[in-house]
Amino acid sequence: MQPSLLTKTKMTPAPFASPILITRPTLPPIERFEAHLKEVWFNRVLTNQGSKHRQLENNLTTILGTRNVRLFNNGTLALILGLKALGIRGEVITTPFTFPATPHSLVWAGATPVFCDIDPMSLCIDPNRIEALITPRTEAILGVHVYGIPCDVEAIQAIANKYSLKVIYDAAHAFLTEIDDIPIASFGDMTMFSFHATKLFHTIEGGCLAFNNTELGEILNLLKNFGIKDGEAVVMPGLNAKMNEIQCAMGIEMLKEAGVERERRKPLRKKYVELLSEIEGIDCIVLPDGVSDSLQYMAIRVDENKFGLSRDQLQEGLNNFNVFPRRYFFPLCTDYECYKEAVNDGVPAARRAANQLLCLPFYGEIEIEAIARIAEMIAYLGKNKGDHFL
Ligand code: T4K
Repeated sequence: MQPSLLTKTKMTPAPFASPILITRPTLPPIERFEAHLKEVWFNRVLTNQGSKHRQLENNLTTILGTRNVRLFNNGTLALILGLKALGIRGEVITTPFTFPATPHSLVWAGATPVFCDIDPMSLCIDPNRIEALITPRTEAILGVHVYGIPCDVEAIQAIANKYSLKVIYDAAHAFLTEIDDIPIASFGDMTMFSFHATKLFHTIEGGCLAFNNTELGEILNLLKNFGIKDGEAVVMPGLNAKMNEIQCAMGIEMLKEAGVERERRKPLRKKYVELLSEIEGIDCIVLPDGVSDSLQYMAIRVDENKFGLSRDQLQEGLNNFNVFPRRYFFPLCTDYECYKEAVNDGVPAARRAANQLLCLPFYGEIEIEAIARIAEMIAYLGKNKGDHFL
């Protein structure tokens, strides 16, 4: 029988020789990308909705299981312009446990974020707390499928229907996520995906909106291209948020890689879960039944009382072993100076999550032995209360 992780923790584990970061972007074979580059060099169409743009948009429409997709040069601009296209300017109920891009997009779109606490299990906006925050100025709910874990889409839609609100999802982490085999983009009025380099599927920088209301497509085409219609007329104050042909080429090739990368991550997550479940005070974030997720992050919750170290002490201890997990998402959005006024600390579950969650290194190329070593380091730090390092 293999010795248990905990019996092996008397010896100080050796630090990694080179840093182990939270992620390492996936790339397609360079020859395939070069072939696209040659085509672009030959055609001299570099941006403004060229053939690669059309191809990627079509491919994504099929993969995301939606009627329409529009591409953008990053997820943040996609979200801002999506909100603009939906005409949302009032209050929007959203989560504080997210990347700053979520509430910032609301402000840039001219709306007001109203922060709602999260469900402690799913870490997504808690539908049971939304209704209490609805006022005559409320226009929408902006949920975030944090770490690719879906929001309670049915409960959110029921509230939206009752109060005639729009529903927008920030699915920056949720590429390929499905609920009971239904693609995540099927829910709500609009879904944003980020295609940043650190994501399962990426275009280096980029993002898209997926939506079923085809009328929004024309408005979005204008909003991301200065508001220019038919080459000359300017019909609204749009931005420049177009995805260029090189980004689209990366996307076309990355679509062939994302599924493979996700498969590679499955045994890695399994290994983490198997080893970390032996450690008291460390809980792996699990998915609800029926959900298949993006395998974007490997998140753990650190219970200081049981583990013996706080999340921050664990992070510091791992850093000393040359391992660099990330505190996604700390600080809480409601603690940013710009949003402090927007909440009266009614978000205890989100605050706990921001203080306890840690995302461990997780990407297809990380070796299973490295995961075993990281788990051993965590066990060692907990058992020795980090004495050696802290
Ligand atoms: N909504 C949500 C919920 C989001 O999480 C995000 C973005 C957005 C909206 C906005 O979408 P975009 O506008 O970004 O499309 C990273 C990403 O930059 C950001 O896209 C992502 N969320 C966020 C959760 O993570 P940082 O500040 O942590 O990135 P950075 O540069 O520290 O990179 C993380 C690690 O990855 C580093 O340890 C190094 C490694 N790395 C990174 C890059 C960029 C590489 O090895 N190579 C690279 O090229 O935000």
